Amino acid sequence: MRVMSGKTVTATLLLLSFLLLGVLYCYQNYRVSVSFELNDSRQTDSVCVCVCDVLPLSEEFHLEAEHLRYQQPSILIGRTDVVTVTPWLAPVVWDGTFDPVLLDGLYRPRNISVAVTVFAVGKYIRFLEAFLLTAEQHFFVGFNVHVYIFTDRPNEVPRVHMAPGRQVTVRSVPSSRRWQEISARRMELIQTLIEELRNHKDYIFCLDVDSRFHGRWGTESLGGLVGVIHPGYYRDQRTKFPYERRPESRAYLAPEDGDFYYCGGAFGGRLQEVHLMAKTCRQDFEADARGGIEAAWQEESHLNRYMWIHKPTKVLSPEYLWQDFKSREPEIRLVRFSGVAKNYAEIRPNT
Ligand code: 5GW
Ligand code: MN
Repeated sequence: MRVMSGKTVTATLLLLSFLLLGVLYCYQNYRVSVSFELNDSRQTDSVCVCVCDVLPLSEEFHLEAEHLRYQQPSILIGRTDVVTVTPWLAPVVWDGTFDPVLLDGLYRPRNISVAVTVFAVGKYIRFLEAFLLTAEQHFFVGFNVHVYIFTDRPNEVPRVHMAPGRQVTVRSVPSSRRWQEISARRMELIQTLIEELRNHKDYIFCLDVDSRFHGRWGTESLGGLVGVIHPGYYRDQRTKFPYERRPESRAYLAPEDGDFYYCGGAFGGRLQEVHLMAKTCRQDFEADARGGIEAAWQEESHLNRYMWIHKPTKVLSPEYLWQDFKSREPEIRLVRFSGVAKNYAEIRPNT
């Protein structure tokens, strides 16, 4: 047998190490692909190394419509009396712009759950019953809804029958004579609630208690960050919006700033987005307080500053927060949620 020369040994060793590396590399790919297959319940019966294995689907954008039957959509016929998309291409939700049956069909298989926060401090407890009763009739009917009630009068919370999959949790908060304090704490309590919920809920809406549902509020309202256009200012120039105008405040918006005037009485979206907004508004509110300044409309001012910087991914028309005392406008075909007319002097601890 011929003894191998030094050169041949080196060449053989090199070849062997390349082979080994090749095998290791393939095995690694196989492992990655298998682990994605295992994590993704949608694909269990095929093992392939392709792009879909390293890019799992995001729930947010994945809407499957197999077997759904609904009216043919059109890009020519639709509402022409209102604007249905923002300049950054977020939908503006008006009656007639969506198919509720189709939307519910798209979200049903995902078994989504929606958290709601509502504050009923002091005499505002009296609004709670109608709020809850009408929510049962109109708010995400047929979906999982969990209403978190923050109140200083837990014993006075009315018992309202909730459909299966829907529930109420009561949380005690201290009484407060100053609305400004309640307002400041609202964002803090929303922030901490979301931290507790973590990923046990998908979406959250934060609503004023002095309001009632009159029409459907459902899956059409879902989005990353959802703002509601205030019913009082949508015909006005942005210079007229009641934003905070003092540059010393962290809620400051200049006359040439701002898209819309959004409500503090209704907002929502995905948990992570609302968490970041609540946290930011709370920090800014507290920093303002340390500097001895309070924004014109407290948290609403901070929310408006936030939504100018962080554009909402969905905007709800004033159908989603009207006011009972306001006369109907022609573009409002349907009022879905509306603030009840109240006697401020009688209901508020101070003003
Ligand atoms: C509101 C104004 C002045 C003093 C106290 C309050 C107050 C508000 C209160 O005593 N208790 C209370 O629970 N709130 C909560 O804050 C309610 O959820 C209420 O819907 C929300 C916003 O206050 P609103 O509804 O009086 O504000 P507007 O701008 O809708 O009239
Ligand atoms: Mn209100």
